[in-house]
Amino acid sequence: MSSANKNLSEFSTAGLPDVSQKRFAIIVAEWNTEVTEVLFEGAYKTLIENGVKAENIVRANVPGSYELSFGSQVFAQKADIDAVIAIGCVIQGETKHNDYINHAVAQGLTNVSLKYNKPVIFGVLTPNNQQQALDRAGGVHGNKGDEAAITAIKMLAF
Ligand code: RBF
Repeated sequence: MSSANKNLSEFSTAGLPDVSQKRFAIIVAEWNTEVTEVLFEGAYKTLIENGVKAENIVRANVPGSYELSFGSQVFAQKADIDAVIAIGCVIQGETKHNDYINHAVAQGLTNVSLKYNKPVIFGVLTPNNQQQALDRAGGVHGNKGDEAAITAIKMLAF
């Protein structure tokens, strides 16, 4: 595979806007916490490194990725939240549950973003197995949580 050893989290941080007064909500799914906690840490650290104040980051957990849409909506509708980052990991199983959850969350987060006119970032891994997830949560492919944070910051300048 062409992406076998590639850090997929390479991105440009040039020209990022001033986010020192911006407030972020990070919603974290509690399934596959060995993955989602690493994604959260990456997102949190990246926000801080790029000028976000710790007191301007709120975190809330939801039971599973399916609940990320509702959880994101609760925060997106708040006047003092500028962007939401939704973090989850849905690993493919023997049944098609992952397809249903992934599609529902992707659509749900899109709906919330458009309804509240705020960035709502899809920080959900959709791997075929746990190793693929770990590769993207601080492994050989970097940390998709970092990427989600940079995406949120960039979209605030849009
Ligand atoms: N939630 C996740 O975040 N990741 C998963 O890999 C995941 N797998 C699930 C597999 C099955 C068969 C079911 C029924 C649920 C799964 N969930 C998973 C939980 C789901 O996102 C949601 O919390 C529950 O379906 C309750 O609405």
